[in-house]
Amino acid sequence: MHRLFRFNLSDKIIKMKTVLSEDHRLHFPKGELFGGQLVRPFECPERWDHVVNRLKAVGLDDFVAPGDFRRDGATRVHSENFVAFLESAWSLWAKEGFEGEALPSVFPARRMRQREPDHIDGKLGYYAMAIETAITEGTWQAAAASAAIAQKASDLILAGDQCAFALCRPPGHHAGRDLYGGYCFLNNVAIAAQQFIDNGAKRVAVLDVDFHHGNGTQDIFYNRDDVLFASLHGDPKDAFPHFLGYADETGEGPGEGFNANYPLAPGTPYSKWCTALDDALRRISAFDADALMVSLGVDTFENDPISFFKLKSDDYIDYGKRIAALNLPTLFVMEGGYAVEEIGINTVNVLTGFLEN
Ligand code: 5XA
Ligand code: ZN
Repeated sequence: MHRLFRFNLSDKIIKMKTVLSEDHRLHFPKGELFGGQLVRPFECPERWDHVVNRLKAVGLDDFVAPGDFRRDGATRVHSENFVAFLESAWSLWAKEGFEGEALPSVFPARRMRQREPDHIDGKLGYYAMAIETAITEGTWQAAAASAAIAQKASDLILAGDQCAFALCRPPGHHAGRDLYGGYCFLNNVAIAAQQFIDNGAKRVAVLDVDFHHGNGTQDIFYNRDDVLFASLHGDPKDAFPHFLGYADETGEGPGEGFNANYPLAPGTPYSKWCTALDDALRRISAFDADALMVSLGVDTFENDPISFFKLKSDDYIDYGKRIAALNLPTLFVMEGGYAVEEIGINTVNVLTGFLEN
C-alpha cells in the first residue's frame, strides 16, 4: 500500500479523535482474586470516567461512537472456538445454576490433556491464562464493544486521520489467540493491527508501553514478519504474567527478529525506562512500518497499586513526544493503569505530548 499518511514535523498534528462507548460499564465484576482475597477489581469503570474527564478538560473532546463489532475481524487473530467460548461462557455458567461470577478452578497443567471440555468449569480453565478475571452477564457485550472501538479507530486512520485514541475497556493485550485473563478478553490492539494489514499495510508496529508484558499480542504475531511487537514491561521474573516476556523471546520462523522484549527491574525510573523506549523506537523506525499501534497502559506510574516502575506524570508527556517523532500514523489503544485518580492525567499527557511534538 502507499504510505497511509506521513506527516512532516512541520505539519503540526492538531486533531485526535477518541472512540469510546458507555458499553464498557456492562463489565464490572464484583470480585478479583488478589492476595488470596476477593477484592474489588482494580480494573473498574471509574478508570474510564477519569480519562474522559481529562480529555474534556484539555479540549480533546472530539468523541466518536464505535460502529457494530465486526466479529470476522476478531477471528482474524483469535480462534473461532475461543470467540464462541467468550460469547457463550456466561449463559453456560448461568445454566449450571452457579450464583457467583464465572471464574476458572481447574487447568490443563503439564502432562494433562489439552482439549476443550464440554462443561463450563473445564472450558474456563482451558481458555484462562490467569484467574483474577471474572466473566459476568455483560462481559461479552463489553468486550465486543471494546474491540469495536479499536476497529472504528482503525477505520478513522485508514480513512486519513493521522492518529486516533481507542478508549478501550476492558483492555486486551493479555488475550492471546485462544486465551483470556489479566482483565483481557479480545485483543483490541491485535485486532487493529490485523485490520491495517488486511487493508493493505505491508508492515505494522505494535509498541506496548503498559507495565505488564503484552503476552497475548506477542502470542498472536510471534511467527510473523509483517507485525513487529516491542514491549517494555516489568521483568516477568517479578511481574505478571510471569510466564512470557523474557528478552530471549525474539520471534520464531518467519517472525524471528520481529519480537523485542525489554524486561525491566523493580524500581525502574523514567531515565532507564526511556533508554529502553528509545531502543524500541529505533527498531520500529528501522522496520519502516506503515502504521504504529501503541498499547497504552499507564500502570508504569510511580503510585500504581499493582506495579513497580517509578514514572511521574510529566514523563508521559515526554514519551508521547518521542513516539510522535516516529512520524507514523498512530493508533493509541487503552490498556491498564490503576492509580485511578491519576489515570486521566497520565493517559492524556501521552496524547498531548504526542500532539505537541
Ligand atoms: O496490563 N495488564 C494489567 O494491567 C493486568 C494485570 C493483572 C494482574 N493480575
Ligand atoms: Zn498492565
